[in-house]
Amino acid sequence: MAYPLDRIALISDVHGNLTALEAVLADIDGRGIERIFNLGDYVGKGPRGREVIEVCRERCEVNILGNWDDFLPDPDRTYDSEAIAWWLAQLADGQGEWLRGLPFSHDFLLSGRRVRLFHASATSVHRRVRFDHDEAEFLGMFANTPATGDGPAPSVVGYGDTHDPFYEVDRERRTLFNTGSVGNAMDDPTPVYVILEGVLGSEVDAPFSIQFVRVPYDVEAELAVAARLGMPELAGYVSELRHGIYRGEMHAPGGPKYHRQPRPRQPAA
Ligand SMILES: [Mn+2]
Repeated sequence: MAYPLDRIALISDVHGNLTALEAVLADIDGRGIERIFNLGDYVGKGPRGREVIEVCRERCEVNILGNWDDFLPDPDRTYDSEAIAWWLAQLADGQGEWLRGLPFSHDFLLSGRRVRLFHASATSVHRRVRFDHDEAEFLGMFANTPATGDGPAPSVVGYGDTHDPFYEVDRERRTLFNTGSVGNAMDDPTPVYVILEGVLGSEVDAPFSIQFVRVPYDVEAELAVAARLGMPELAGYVSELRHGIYRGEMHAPGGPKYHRQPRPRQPAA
C-alpha cells in the first residue's frame, strides 16, 4: 500500500450559496485534498449561481448534472414564476449550456470497489430517492440504465439531491451513501461534504473510507447578500439556512415540519 492514500472531496447541492462553498473549499484546501468532484445542483434557491458555477468550473475535476441544472436553463421551457426567472437571469452567457451539457454520472475504481456518482437516482436527475427508500429503490441505485450507460455495475454509489446525508451497506457489500448539501443542508443546516479515501484506479481490495465533514460558516453574511441582491423567496432561504427547514414545509398544514420528524424523547431512567 502506498500511503498516504488518495483522497477525493465530494460536494453537492451548492445552490448558489457562495459563502458556504468558500468555507467548504477552504476546509478541503486546508486538508491538502486536490481532487474535488461536484454532484450537481449549482444553481437555484440561493443568490449567487453564476459565481458558484465560475468557482466549480475552476476547482472541480468532475462536474455532474443536477435537476436544477437541467430544468432551469432548459430553452424549451418558459416560467411564470418570478423566482425561477430571477435565478435564471443570474446565469452568465454560456453557463446554461454548460450546465445542461454536464455528464449524468461518473464511474471510477477506488480500493477494488467500483464507485458510481450521480445526482439523484440511476434513472433520472428528476427522480428522488430519500433515506427511507425501500429495498427495490436501494437495488435500483446500483443498476445500469439508459442514463448511466452499460459499463460494469458499481458496488458503491454516491449521490446528493435530498440535502440529507446517510450511509448504508448490505450483505453483498453494496454501499450507498448520500453526500448531503453544501449550500442548503436540511435538519442540521451546517454545510456537509464527503471525503472518499482509498487507492484510486486500483482493482485490488484495500482500505476504503467515507468521511462526512461539517463545516460551519457565516450564515448571516450569506443571508445579507441574498437580501442586498433582492433575491425572491428570501423568507424560505432564511428558514433553510438558519433552521434547516425546507421552504416547502413552511406553509404545510399544521405548521412547519422537519424533513425528518424529531425523535420522540425517552423518559429519563
Ligand atoms: Mn438540490
